[in-house]
Amino acid sequence: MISRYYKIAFALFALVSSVLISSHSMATKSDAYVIENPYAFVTASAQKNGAVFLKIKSTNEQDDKLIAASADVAERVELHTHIMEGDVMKMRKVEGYDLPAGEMVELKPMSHHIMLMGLENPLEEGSAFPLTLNFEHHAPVTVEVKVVSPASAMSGDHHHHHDHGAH
Ligand SMILES: [Cu+2]
Repeated sequence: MISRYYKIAFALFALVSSVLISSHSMATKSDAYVIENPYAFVTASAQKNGAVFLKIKSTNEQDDKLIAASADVAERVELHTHIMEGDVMKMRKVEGYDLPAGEMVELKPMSHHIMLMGLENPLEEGSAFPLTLNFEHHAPVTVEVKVVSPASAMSGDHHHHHDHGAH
């Protein structure tokens, strides 16, 4: 009897702590994906475009593709990437990002990003807005995008995933 209560209490504790951990790390889970740390940089009032960055971890067995995104804060949302043309870094619209089964794809500054075209209002630090991600094979996922200043995004990034090669 006692051990049964103990097991139930432990299960509840495990459940509550897993909920707390996932909300703390700002991850949104669907049956196919974990979306981590969606953020956008603040924009000045004259700035009509903004960019969203996030990490998409595939937790399913199927290769998929992020094919579109939508948000009410902008007239239009496009998927972009940066490419080098000679010495010049340019933004390009792309049809989507491949999401290989079980892998993580990171959208980050100077690389893949979700472009908000024609912002209705400037993005203000500390605010948040919903963004919906559409996939080729899996159900759409809506995440809450946090608006941050570039400085705080840099200082908040303590994980340096640079490839230093062999030491
Ligand atoms: Cu762009």
